[in-house]
Amino acid sequence: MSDHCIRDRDLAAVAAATPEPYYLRRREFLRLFGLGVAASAFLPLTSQAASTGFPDALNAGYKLDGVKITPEDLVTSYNNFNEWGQAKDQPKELANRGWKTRPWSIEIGGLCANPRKMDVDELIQLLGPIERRNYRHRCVEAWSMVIPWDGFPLAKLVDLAQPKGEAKYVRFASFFDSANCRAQRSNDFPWPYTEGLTIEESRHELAFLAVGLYGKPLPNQNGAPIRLVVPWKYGFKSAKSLAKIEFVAEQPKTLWNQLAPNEYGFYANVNPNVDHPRWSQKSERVIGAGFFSGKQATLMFNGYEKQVGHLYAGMDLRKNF
Ligand SMILES: Nc1nc2c(c(=O)[nH]1)N[C@H]1C(S)=C(S)[C@@H](COP(=O)(O)O)O[C@H]1N2
Ligand SMILES: [Mo]
Repeated sequence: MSDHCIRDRDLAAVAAATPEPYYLRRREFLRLFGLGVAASAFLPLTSQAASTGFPDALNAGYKLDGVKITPEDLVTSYNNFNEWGQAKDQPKELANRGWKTRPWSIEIGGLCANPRKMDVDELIQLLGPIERRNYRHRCVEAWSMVIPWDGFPLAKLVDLAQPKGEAKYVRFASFFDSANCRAQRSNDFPWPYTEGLTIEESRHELAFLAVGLYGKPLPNQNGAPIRLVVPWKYGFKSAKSLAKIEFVAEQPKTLWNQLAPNEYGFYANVNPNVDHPRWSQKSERVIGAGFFSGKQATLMFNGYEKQVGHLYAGMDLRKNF
């Protein structure tokens, strides 16, 4: 594509207008992933206000017209990342005190024909180009955001791995590094953070691996260098800072389900009709909407019912919560 030089010019403009760390992170992104060529079905981000210099493109199917995108400073400062503290403002602080998320090795294994362990940036090069998707994010704690992720469909990784017929589930494990992560020296949680999807869910076009947000590499607190994003499920399914992705025959144990099986099920599909034992799931607080704005109604499958409803046809969603 010929907007190569446009991008270079944009980059100079960004350099002039952007605080140094952000500029450097954008440049790093260009260096790492600049090879991706946007398909014509995508809108080049050079036409987008927040896009300058970033080599990805908005997937027009995931624009979320009429929905307000959560400001970047809130997406990167109001976080759940229990490895780095339990309060929402702690991960931004604690995950950035020398924790190194590059270089980063990621392992793909289990019941698949093409297992491999490789550097995350090689994997990203292999699975790119990077696309932008605006996704609703609904935490089980009844708050929500809308986040512009940069990444690629999880299905691309599944295809690369070539799962065997016996593989019915995919298990996702976050990093385990008790030398550098203080919380992981405690047994309060069954570390590493683990999550799982059925193989059908993992192949669904909405299931996403994010490597950036707002056109920059993921900040540590959001799950650098690569994290899962499953927008029709409660946020806890979207495991951060992935170290291992494994194809397995049995439904994998997950961290929250082990801690509180009556509160956090394996499926964890967003569902306003099935309350959490300790609070209602009918509505949600929109982060950044302002103190005086009311709650907003929570949508079935977080608004993605048309796309994913068929995966759960005939299933008792009260039992399989
Ligand atoms: N490894 C790990 N992944 C995690 C969590 C966590 O504590 N550890 N929290 C989950 C929860 S509850 C939510 S809501 C989202 C938050 O993602 P964000 O901070 O990028 O918005 O990450 C999920 N992934
Ligand atoms: Mo969450």
